[in-house]
Amino acid sequence: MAVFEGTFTQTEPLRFALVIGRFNDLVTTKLLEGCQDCLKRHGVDVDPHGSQVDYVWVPGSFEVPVVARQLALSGRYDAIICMGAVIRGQTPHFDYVSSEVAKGIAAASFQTGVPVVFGILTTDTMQQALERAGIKSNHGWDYAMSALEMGSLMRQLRSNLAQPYAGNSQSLPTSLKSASIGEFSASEGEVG
Ligand code: INI
Repeated sequence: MAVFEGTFTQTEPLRFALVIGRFNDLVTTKLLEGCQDCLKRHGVDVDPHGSQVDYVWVPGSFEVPVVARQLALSGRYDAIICMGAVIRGQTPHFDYVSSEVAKGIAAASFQTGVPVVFGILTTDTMQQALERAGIKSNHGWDYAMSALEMGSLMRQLRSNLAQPYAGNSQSLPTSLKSASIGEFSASEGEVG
């Protein structure tokens, strides 16, 4: 048997998409900087014209999940990193927006099998958001670490678990017998 763990060193083959909300961009641009800094220090080429990271800007956090799902369905990325800032003081819809975004991001990840990192700050005040986006620490760094770890872990799982254990495959439902963990395909006609 085996122990599987993500790594932070062999980052050359990894591909990421970053989805960033413009709403509260004072905060989200700082999260983005922290995220890029971490990826860069782990050997990832963060140049938007390079081959490892694509960037997608959306109006606000509410639009993040649908875009994250579309990117995940493309099959082009090892992980998607979502970044936004929902601040309670600014909207009575705080609870609706933040819970829908959390559910949407979780669904995008679960439905596609691609790690989608939840990098949406939910705070009571702008001050608290800024503290988490660089004044005290920068959570953008942590989001990048999660993406590196999960991206490399899923690669390992795909290459090691592609063949189901023969003894168990007899008991798998027919619909699952032909599918392997490494065979995610864009089944809805998305770009490949
Ligand atoms: N979007 C955010 O990312 N953070 C917020 O705090 C916020 N507030 O306060 O309303 C916010 N609203 C915009 C929302 O995400 C959508 O872009 C908008 O409702 C259009 O669908």
